[in-house]
Amino acid sequence: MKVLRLNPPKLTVLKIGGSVITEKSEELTPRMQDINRLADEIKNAAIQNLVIVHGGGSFGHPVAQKYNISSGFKEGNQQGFAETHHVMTVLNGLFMDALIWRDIPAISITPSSCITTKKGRIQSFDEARFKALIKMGFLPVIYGDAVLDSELGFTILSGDQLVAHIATRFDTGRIIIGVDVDGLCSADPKTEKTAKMYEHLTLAELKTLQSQICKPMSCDVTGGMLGKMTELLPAVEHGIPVMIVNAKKPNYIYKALKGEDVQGTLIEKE
Ligand code: IP8
Repeated sequence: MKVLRLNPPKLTVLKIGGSVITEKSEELTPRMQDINRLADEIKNAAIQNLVIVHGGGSFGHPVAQKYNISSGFKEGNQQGFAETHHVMTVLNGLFMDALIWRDIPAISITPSSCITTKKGRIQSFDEARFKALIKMGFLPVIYGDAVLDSELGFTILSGDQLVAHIATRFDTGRIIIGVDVDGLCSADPKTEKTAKMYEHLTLAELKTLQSQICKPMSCDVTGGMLGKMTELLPAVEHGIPVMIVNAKKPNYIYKALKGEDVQGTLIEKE
């Protein structure tokens, strides 16, 4: 597979989880303080060749679940597709506002307009456009969305699948995943006091652990932490290190972007 090369430095793919920028327990509730703080951190880090992917949180997931969008088109659920896509554009707009008004040349890329999947897996993606934007110094921002699917009619594409796809198609140096917990844990750290956080995992260790990683507690149509890890495996297999950090903690994303020491889980091929 031909990997698309950029001018140095290598690409950084930053995922901001929906649980960080939205209140997961309250439908359609953004966490504006966190959105603004993260935009400050991204601005201050001033990283070249950066792509941001964000999740759906309490915008995309409850609507997608209500209409069962992941399982595809059924006569009558077009409204659900339209609503899911719409609420994602609203969340994306809030995030874009925070970036743009800090003088960051961020460009929103709408998956439903430029990506199709086949049985839920990315089938076509306008990579040349993406590459051209990065080369010109833009910061592409893309997100989990409702997309057309060649077999299902339509479905849900997770931000995590986008992260792994972009990272493996471009010359990517690292992936940073911002979540609402301190890293990858042996159990749900929000409910299990004994949960142990892994500071470093190899690909082989991650594969062994996969069956034990906590399932999401709140509504998540794309599989929560377990789905995240499964999606990221191909990127780790490509040799791209993945750093999972708590994006709710001030300056963690800043430090991760700058390559400074920060608490979290580092996953590497070996
Ligand atoms: O939060 C899913 O993206 P994710 C987006 O990255 C929708 O899994 C529309 C549910």
